[in-house]
Amino acid sequence: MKLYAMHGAGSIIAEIMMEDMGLGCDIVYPDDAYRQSPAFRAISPYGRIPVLVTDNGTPVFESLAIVLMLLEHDTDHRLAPARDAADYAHFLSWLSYLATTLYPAVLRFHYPDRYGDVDTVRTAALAEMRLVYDHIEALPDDFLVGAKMTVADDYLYMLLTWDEHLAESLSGRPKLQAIHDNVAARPSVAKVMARQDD
Ligand SMILES: N[C@@H](CCC(=O)N[C@@H](CS)C(=O)NCC(=O)O)C(=O)O
Repeated sequence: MKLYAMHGAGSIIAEIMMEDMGLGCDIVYPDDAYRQSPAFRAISPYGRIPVLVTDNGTPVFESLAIVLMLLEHDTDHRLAPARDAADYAHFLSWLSYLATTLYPAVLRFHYPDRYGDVDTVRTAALAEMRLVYDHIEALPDDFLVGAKMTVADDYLYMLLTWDEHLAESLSGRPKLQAIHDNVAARPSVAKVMARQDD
């Protein structure tokens, strides 16, 4: 497999999964010019990271699609519930919610000039991020999906690391704080995060 990555970017979740499952993968870091090139646009229409190229050469773009593809390797269901498990629908819903609601809000916070007046866009984006945090806080169990960590918690952790006001966001949200800390404490996660600064 080959992963097109950027340090500190949405490729983190694929790196964590591969670390957890012991999957071999070439990680490459395309520069800006290559990300704009027709060759890269052919596998990632907006030139975005991450892109995973599977062992049979199939490119997969969008982090949500990549997570689902990589879960095919999680045959003992350590990273997510099995498809026939009672909480699989809950897992899929929350993973999708993070990918389609929280991730875009974080992007609007970081690239506000793409969307309009910088201060207005950032204020609205942070409010939307915190609304999602409140939805998570209101869940009944310790993690997003029941009492056990799943890759949905890892995905949430990745997004939390991009929150420029993280201390403030975690304050008064003990469940979110605990998810953040429990994911961060895993050696596989620490290893992946350490190489983001290379
Ligand atoms: N919906 C996409 C978002 C990917 C995305 O925006 N990636 C960022 C890095 S975190 C990127 O490539 N940014 C470069 C740009 O937008 O020009 C996904 O989940 O994969």
